[in-house]
Amino acid sequence: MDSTFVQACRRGSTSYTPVWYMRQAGRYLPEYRALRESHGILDICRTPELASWVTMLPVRRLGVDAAILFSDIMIPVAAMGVDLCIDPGKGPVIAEPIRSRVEVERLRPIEASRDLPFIAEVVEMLAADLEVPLIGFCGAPFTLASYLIEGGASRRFDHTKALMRDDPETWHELMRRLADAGIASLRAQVGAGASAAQVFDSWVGTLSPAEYEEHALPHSRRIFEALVGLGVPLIHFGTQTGELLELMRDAGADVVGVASGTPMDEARRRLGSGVALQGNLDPAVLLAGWDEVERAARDVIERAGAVPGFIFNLGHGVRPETDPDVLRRLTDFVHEETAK
Ligand code: 1CP
Repeated sequence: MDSTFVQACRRGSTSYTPVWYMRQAGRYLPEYRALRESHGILDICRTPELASWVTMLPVRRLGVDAAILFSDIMIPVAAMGVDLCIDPGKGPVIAEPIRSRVEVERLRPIEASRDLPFIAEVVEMLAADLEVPLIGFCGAPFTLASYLIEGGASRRFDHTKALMRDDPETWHELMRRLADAGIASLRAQVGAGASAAQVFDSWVGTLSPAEYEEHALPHSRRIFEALVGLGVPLIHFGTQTGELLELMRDAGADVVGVASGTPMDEARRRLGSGVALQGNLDPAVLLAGWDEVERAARDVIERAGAVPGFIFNLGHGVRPETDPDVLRRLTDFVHEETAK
């Protein structure tokens, strides 16, 4: 029988609401920080024994209903031949930002067995060892393109939007290549045993609905169309996406990840009952006292209502300052509260 998490993704009824946390395998865990003293993040991602150990760290500790593969959205991009590193404070840094047709055409198509052999290896290890389903993931083309074009993390995405508007042909070619890389990576993850796949379009909320529809949606949709035949639930997440939610649903995933800015009842009203929802406790709330965490969690649960197809999560990733014991207490609280 399917796990509680997969059943909820499929909008089946479950005996309690399943829980996992975006970035649950990250820097708020002391064991992970200790490992990072001797290993770079890309090293960990490419070493199956280490990536599998980090993936499992939060599972027992937090009591969550799903694991998410320890990897990074930039791993397939590096495999396309892009020289990049990950700066512990800032995130991805691209040695030579990509802004021209020639640079886009130099990006190599990925063949997972040749270019990402460690992915199938770590996923196979995890699928054999885990007691909960494993979520595979990739970055959506817009979010990946923004790192490549800006050269790293950005707030305003000026270069990204300039390329998108001034040279749509180059833009769409870049987006096509990044979508292909995401498809190759997710096929490898699901082929090796991942039970669900999440596409992270973390920064797409910077686009207006019209821009999203023209410049990003067709490429994200192509990822979901390519994966739908694999038979695992597909999840689509972004932040600041209040204005984009309906369009993101239309891209074709089974589950829409809702960020903290949109109340769950509003998301449900706008998206209807034909899609499962995931989210959306504000991760900053976890830095407040327990009473506040409980109040905010109960609010999310109540707004989600009794409609089948809800997965409790945060509205974005766990902050590094979060106390793991608070997350554990939160998991137990959601399980108990929704089992009533
Ligand atoms: O649970 C986990 O932490 C799983 C592993 C994971 C995931 C799901 C990592 C490891 N990265 C990601 C996805 C990822 N990477 C996203 C999408 C999710 C999200 O929006 O939070 C994004 C945007 C990135 C890019 C990235 N990599 C950033 C964000 C930078 C920015 O623009 O603000 C950062 C800080 C990284 C580095 C990174 N990747 C992962 C970790 C644990 C870290 C932290 C740094 C470190 O340990 O050195």
